[in-house]
Amino acid sequence: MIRRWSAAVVAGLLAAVTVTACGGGDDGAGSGSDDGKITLGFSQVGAESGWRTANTKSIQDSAKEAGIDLKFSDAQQKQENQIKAIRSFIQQKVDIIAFSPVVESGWDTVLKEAKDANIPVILTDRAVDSPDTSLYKTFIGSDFVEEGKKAGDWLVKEYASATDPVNIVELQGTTGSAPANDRKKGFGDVIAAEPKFKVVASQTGDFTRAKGKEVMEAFLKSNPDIDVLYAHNDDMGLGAIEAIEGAGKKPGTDIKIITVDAVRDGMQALADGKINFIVECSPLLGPQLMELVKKVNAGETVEPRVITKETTFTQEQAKAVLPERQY
Ligand code: GYE
Repeated sequence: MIRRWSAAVVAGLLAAVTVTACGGGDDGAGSGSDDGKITLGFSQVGAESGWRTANTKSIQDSAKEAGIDLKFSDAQQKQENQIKAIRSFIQQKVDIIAFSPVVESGWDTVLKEAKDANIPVILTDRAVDSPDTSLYKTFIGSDFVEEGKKAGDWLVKEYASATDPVNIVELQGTTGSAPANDRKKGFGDVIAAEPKFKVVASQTGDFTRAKGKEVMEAFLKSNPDIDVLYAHNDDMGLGAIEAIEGAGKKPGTDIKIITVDAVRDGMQALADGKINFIVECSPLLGPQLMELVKKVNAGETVEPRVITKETTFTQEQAKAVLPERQY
């Protein structure tokens, strides 16, 4: 009799322990820190551009302001480093993981590992192409196809009365990244409607100034007749400006330039007449990201897609806003 009673108690106790353990794991709250603060592991792409620098600062500043404990890791534009960082965040049992995926493909395995460890993931800035959208809670960032379309729309208007062919060279962002894929697509779709627009060369400049310069030098050598440069970011456009000047041509006049981002150096070149049009892409994702982190940590449901609000700038508009530009 006594034996049977104690077996029941033991079973009951075991059940209680199990429930507690599950409760701790299922509520999404890891044990990264016990000071009551949310711990956020963030894997950044790198420091390849002015945009990225402003983005990193926005994330670090707003984590501090929100009282969120940030573990920040720089992947130096390498996917393998991001995968390592995410695995290390899982091991450290952070509460939430956020990251800006350098390329779109190849994330399913590591995202599955985070899901199995009950650590919610938030994508910032760039998308992944995983068909399983349950691998992340939300994706906050720009609509890059739309940005490419805005660049194309400007070009179509600018050359509305032109009848001769318009020779375009394109500096693409990092190969396989969402902004490179989508900015190319949006732009390409708009200009395809008019056969006078011809993309005579298109190559990656990896979103950096140095590569932008190098690739533009090669473009100038093999294409004597370039009318327009479309660069997927300001930094590559700024590098290309050096190449164009080095070849004895006038950027903004001999070769019209369209870029994306609208960081300070880009806006300055636009105001100076060296760039003709910039499509804005905001790097200030920090405050919205921290809001999402808090909500996800509290188990609240969030919108699966949060799109950043952005505009475009002409040379005159750049002159007007430059003094108040934050980045
Ligand atoms: O446009 C570029 C940066 O992913 C939107 O990455 C971001 C892009 C940005 O290197 O400058």
